[in-house]
Amino acid sequence: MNHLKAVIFDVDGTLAETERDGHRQAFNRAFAEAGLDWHWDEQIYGQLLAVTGGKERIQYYLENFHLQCGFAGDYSEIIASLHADKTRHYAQIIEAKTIELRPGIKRLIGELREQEIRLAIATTTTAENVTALINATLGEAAISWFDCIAAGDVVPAKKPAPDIYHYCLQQLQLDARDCLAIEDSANGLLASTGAGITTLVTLNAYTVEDDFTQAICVVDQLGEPNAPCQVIDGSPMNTSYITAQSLQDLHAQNN
Ligand code: XBP
Ligand code: MG
Repeated sequence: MNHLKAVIFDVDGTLAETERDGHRQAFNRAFAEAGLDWHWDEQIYGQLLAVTGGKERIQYYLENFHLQCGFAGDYSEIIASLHADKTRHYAQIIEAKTIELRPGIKRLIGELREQEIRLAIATTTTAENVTALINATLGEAAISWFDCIAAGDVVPAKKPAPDIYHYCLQQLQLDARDCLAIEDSANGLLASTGAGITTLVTLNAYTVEDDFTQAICVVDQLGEPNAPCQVIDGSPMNTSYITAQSLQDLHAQNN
């Protein structure tokens, strides 16, 4: 039997609810700064989240909502410039510390560290966004707790492709069967299970309607001792919140 050796965390929607009040606001500030009358409200952003990657999301928006915007020919440079501005705005939003970690994340990371289960990150966002979020929520020493930060353009194909998880496993020098992933979206679940990794889903408002059939368990959040989680799908657990032991038990069901 493969014992759980590492937990691989997704970032946006999993570590923290960064999409509605973080990334979405940063995109809108970059558009306004560029003099564009584009505004992504919560509803349209929920649709655009089907496309992972900020640059890819802008391109999709251009090609499906704004073809008449006057950008001629190859606008990859314009998109790259807009995305760089967006990332700058995102860092400012995160540094303002208005976005906190989701319930149970800080506690679970502490438990995993105590049990010497390795930590890693596999995300579509940029490594600089990961560092900004970890610094703002766990302190500047915390980024070193993660043996691998697999992020953004380090792989050719973003989630739902499994590339980012394959890259993470390679960096960890571990097999998929040694690991468990925590994700929040259908795209993320397709990526992690596509790499053969048992996956727990902590859904959120943007992903509540997603298909999580491949998850070992779906909960509304990790929970805390005084704030139980709700099991949406999967085997009931012998605890009211997700602990390092819960992850080892879920992992053992599949590996
Ligand atoms: C979610 C994403 C990212 C963010 C925006 O990443 O799809 O693209 O929405 O970040 P995760 P960027 O895999 O952590 O759920 O603009 O940096 O792409
Ligand atoms: Mg996510």
